[in-house]
Amino acid sequence: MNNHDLKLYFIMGSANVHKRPPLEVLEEALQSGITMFQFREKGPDALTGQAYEIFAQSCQKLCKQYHIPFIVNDDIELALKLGADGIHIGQDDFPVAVIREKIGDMLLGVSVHTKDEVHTALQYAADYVGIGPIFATTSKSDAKPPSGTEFLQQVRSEHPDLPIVAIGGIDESNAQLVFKAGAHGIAVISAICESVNIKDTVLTLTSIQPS
Ligand code: TZP
Ligand code: MG
Repeated sequence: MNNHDLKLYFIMGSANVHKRPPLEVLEEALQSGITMFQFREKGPDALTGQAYEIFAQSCQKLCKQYHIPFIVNDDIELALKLGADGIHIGQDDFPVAVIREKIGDMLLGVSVHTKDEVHTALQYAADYVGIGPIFATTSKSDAKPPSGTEFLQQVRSEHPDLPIVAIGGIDESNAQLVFKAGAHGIAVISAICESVNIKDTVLTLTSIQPS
């Protein structure tokens, strides 16, 4: 992974897409230039069992076709079974140490909200950290209150080389602020899933420069 892979990190599960088949949305996002993808199948209507695995495999296949890293949210067993490029975990999941032990060299992303969490993530060689929600979001039911860019700026100044992706309520109107605060990239659900023109959205989001 390099820092550019974080530039526009698209996250999606079937519950995030309402008007079109999710795989169609993913393929359009890939064609338009997303740089990383996270499979995040959550919520009361989430697929389970075989349908869940088949959907994950289909997403992975598309990502391979476009040479984009395929990251699995939370589910280590699935990530290992499919040979995903990486796994992303939050603080409510297994301790980072246990995950690193299980996944070996696979990419590891960790959501962090405090300096201690950043240190633990670094201790177990997280490949990147996710910081957010920066702005209000409706895509995560148990999201913490929006943090703004202050914590992101602090982490950037204390860890100049740490790959950071910012998340939560990021869209074309505020992405610039987030890059300015020191993020290498932005992770988005609704900005792409609810876009009326995915191509335009992706082009706009990928062309934003820090200043
Ligand atoms: N973690 C923190 S905020 C969030 C996740 C998964 C949801 C981001 O979705 P959106 O629609 O881009 O605000
Ligand atoms: Mg999680």
